Amino acid sequence: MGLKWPLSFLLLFTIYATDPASGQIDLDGIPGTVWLEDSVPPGTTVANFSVKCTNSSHLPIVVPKNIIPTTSFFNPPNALSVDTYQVSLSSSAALDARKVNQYILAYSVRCADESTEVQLFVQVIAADKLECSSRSADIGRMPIQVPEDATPGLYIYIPVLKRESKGPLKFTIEDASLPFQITSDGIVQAPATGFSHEQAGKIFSMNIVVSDDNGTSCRMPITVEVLPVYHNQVNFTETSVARSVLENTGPLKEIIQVHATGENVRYQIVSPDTIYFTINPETGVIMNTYNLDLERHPGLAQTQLLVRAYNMLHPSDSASITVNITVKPQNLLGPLCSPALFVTDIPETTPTGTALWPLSCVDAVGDNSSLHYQIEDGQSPIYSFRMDGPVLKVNTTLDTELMGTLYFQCKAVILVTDSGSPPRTTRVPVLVTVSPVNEYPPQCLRRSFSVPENSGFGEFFGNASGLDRDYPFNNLEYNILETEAGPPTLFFIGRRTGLLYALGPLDYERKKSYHLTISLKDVDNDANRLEQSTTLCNITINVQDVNDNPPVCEPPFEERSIYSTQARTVSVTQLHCTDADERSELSYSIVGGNTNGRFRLEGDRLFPNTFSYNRDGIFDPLTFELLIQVTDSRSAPALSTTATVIVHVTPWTTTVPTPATTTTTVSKEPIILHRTVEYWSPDPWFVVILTLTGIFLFSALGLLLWCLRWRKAQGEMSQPFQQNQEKGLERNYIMAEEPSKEKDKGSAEMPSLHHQFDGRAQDPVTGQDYLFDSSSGARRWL
Ligand SMILES: *[C@@H]1O[C@H](CO)[C@@H](O)[C@H](O)[C@H]1NC(C)=O
Ligand SMILES: *[C@@H]1O[C@H](CO)[C@@H](O)[C@H](O)[C@H]1NC(C)=O
Ligand SMILES: *[C@@H]1O[C@H](CO)[C@@H](O)[C@H](O)[C@H]1NC(C)=O
Ligand SMILES: *[C@@H]1O[C@H](CO)[C@@H](O)[C@H](O)[C@H]1NC(C)=O
Ligand SMILES: *[C@@H]1O[C@H](CO)[C@@H](O)[C@H](O)[C@H]1NC(C)=O
Ligand SMILES: *[C@@H]1O[C@H](CO)[C@@H](O)[C@H](O)[C@H]1NC(C)=O
Ligand SMILES: *[C@@H]1O[C@H](CO)[C@@H](O)[C@H](O)[C@H]1NC(C)=O
Ligand SMILES: CC(=O)N[C@H]1CO[C@H](CO)[C@@H](O)[C@@H]1O
Ligand SMILES: CC(=O)N[C@H]1CO[C@H](CO)[C@@H](O)[C@@H]1O
Ligand SMILES: [Ca+2]
Ligand SMILES: [Ca+2]
Ligand SMILES: [Ca+2]
Ligand SMILES: [Ca+2]
Repeated sequence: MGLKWPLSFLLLFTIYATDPASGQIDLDGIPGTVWLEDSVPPGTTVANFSVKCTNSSHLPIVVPKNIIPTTSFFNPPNALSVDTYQVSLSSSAALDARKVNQYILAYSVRCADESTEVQLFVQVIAADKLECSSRSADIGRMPIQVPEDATPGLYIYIPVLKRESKGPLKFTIEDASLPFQITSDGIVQAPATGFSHEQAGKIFSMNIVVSDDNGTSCRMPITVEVLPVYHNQVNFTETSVARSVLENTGPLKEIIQVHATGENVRYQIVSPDTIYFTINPETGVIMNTYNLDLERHPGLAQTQLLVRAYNMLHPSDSASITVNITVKPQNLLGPLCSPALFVTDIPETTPTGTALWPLSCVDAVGDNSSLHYQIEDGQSPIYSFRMDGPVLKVNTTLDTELMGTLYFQCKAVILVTDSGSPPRTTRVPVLVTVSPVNEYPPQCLRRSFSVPENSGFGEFFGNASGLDRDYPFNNLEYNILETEAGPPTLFFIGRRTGLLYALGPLDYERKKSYHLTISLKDVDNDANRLEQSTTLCNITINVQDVNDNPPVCEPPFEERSIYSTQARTVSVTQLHCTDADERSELSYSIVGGNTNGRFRLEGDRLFPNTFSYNRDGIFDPLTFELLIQVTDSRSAPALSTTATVIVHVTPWTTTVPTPATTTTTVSKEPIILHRTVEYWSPDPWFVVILTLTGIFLFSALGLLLWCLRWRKAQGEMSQPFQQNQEKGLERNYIMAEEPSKEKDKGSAEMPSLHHQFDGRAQDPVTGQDYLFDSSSGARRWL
């Protein structure tokens, strides 16, 4: 039908235009009907026609009148020349046969005052040609928006072709790597697996390529934006947690902290509606608000909290967790032990491992066998005791000797722990006093001592102290036991020191050694004071010899007569001297009376030398009074004695002795013998005694002399000299011996020559030695 009615119009248009009545307008070349494919581009010429006025002096004017249906697709007629007009498609022309297949363009043509109307029929026919929507149509268009969580395969875009060709079409997406799929109908779909997180928020630009069999193709650009979608992030790693707490631990104690993943997480307790527990919204710490007391609120034993965590900015993003809270009863009583304190005494010899005491404890909770016993650290002394189950045992030797103290105390604490939760403990103090035991008898150390015989009264000479290994060490009491002879008198032992002292008198020459028994008794070695042990020691005390006896000559005074011709090898006499001391070595020397050296000693034998009785020369004395000193040692201390030998020499000559007067001319220097005994160094006390003795003797002598004088005064002659018959010789001797000036003194001394000098002493004032006669008091200076 569409094609039929334009034809009738065309006829009408023709008749109308060639209306002869007007005759003044000459329309030429009006096409009447024009066929246009709708694919023709804008600007395409639709029709040409020429208009002329019959009166040539007039110019035709063509004015567009209307277009049915109204459209702007057509340009007004454009005069190409004076009478030729062109109708073309406007730049906005978009013909589409599927919408409008005919346009009637009406124009009014005027020549002077004549006018006529012309119509142009434009038939639009569908072009058989593939054409995508023009690119310019997409400019400024919003991208297609698809949520990130779009269901897989969701239709995103259905392409609309501007013009389709008849044959089958093929649709492809130019960039195959894009995550979109396209159906054979050209529908763009979301990916089969849905969008990934990474694709969220991105904008994808792609071209859909449409092609037909003839190889014609066009591109449709589209842009797809994947809109990000909020994902729930808040989550707990567990679905439920449990925690046990003890009752009565006070309020606001942390019980447990829950933690959810996610951002801006806040926490809340959803159920139950409790006043006993609270949660910190920001940290998730669950605390108790009030003290949890099971006795008052038994219902608190088990609580199940439902805790919700949510994103503060997306409250629907949330997760929940179950929190089981168990409140346990407290174990408040520790084990009860009997006795609560342990005090005892043990001897130091108690062996290691000895069981001292089984502890009996009762537990408030749990059974008795689950109790744990142990010695608390810090016992003193260390390691003293240990626990073997409930039994207290000695763990180390508790030795007084090792500790170095008596009655020391061991302190420890037994810790009894039960199996409750938390474990409760009880402390049992232990106080053990270790008492000493006398374990060791005393021992003697030395058995032999020596003491010099001249030891003074109370002089120390030996250390007889013994040994006792009990503490306090060597605490001994010493005693010298009585012998058959009675209590000891010569020696003394320090009661506590064991030091030996001499009491005396001792004499090596009389008794060389003593055997004593000393007793060593230990003191305070045992808790029982009577528990003492005694050891007897036989000791020997050797008396050491000391040179304390002077030599003794028997007889101390001898008288011999010889001839002056006696051979030198024949001894005059032999001295018989002895010394009581064992190691004495007697030596002899003539210390006086050896005028002109007429005698010599060989050992203890006295030999004469050659005498001289020459009246004109040397005339030896006829009587020699030889003083012989006998010394008992060559080294100090040395003692000596003096023996006197008087030798009468009978000159064996016929010579008549010269008168004494002649001999007076013979002047000889008197020989005064001084001999100092080097070894005489008496003790001070001896000097004092000697002095006293000397004074005494002096006075005795004085008294004697006085008696003699007194007797002389009575007219009695003094006792005649023994050698009266030799008076002449004697005088001669005196003359030779002493100058005449000394006559008085000489006569005073004369009697002494005939005395037996039985002693020898030293003058305390002058230090000179002299011989004395103890019976008469007479003395002679040496
Ligand atoms: C119209 O006239 C122009 C100029 O003379 C010519 O180019 C064109 O082909 C003509 N169009 C038709 C449809 O006659
Ligand atoms: C939460 O975590 C559990 C295990 O960690 C997991 O199985 C679950 O899918 C998670 N839920 C969410 C919403 O992420
Ligand atoms: C918490 O209690 C519930 C119910 O009694 C139980 O099913 C769940 O296993 C408990 N959770 C834990 C961690 O014990
Ligand atoms: C613990 O011992 C005490 C006394 O021996 C006894 O009375 C109590 O029953 C015992 N307890 C248990 C749990 O055995
Ligand atoms: C018992 O003694 C040993 C060593 O002799 C020591 O290692 C241990 O700690 C002692 N025991 C106690 C409870 O002191
Ligand atoms: C005696 O001997 C003992 C043991 O040998 C010693 O300890 C003590 O000091 C001695 N005493 C004296 C006074 O020397
Ligand atoms: C000590 O001497 C006495 C006799 O004097 C003797 O019976 C005893 O056995 C001696 N003891 C020792 C240990 O020699
Ligand atoms: C032949 C004809 O009619 N000519 C006319 C053209 O128009 C002019 C003026 O309008 C007339 O004068 C002529 O007569
Ligand atoms: C399918 C299709 O459009 N085929 C066309 C290919 O081109 C020839 C000639 O131009 C047409 O005759 C066909 O109809
Ligand atoms: Ca002892
Ligand atoms: Ca002891
Ligand atoms: Ca002696
Ligand atoms: Ca002697």
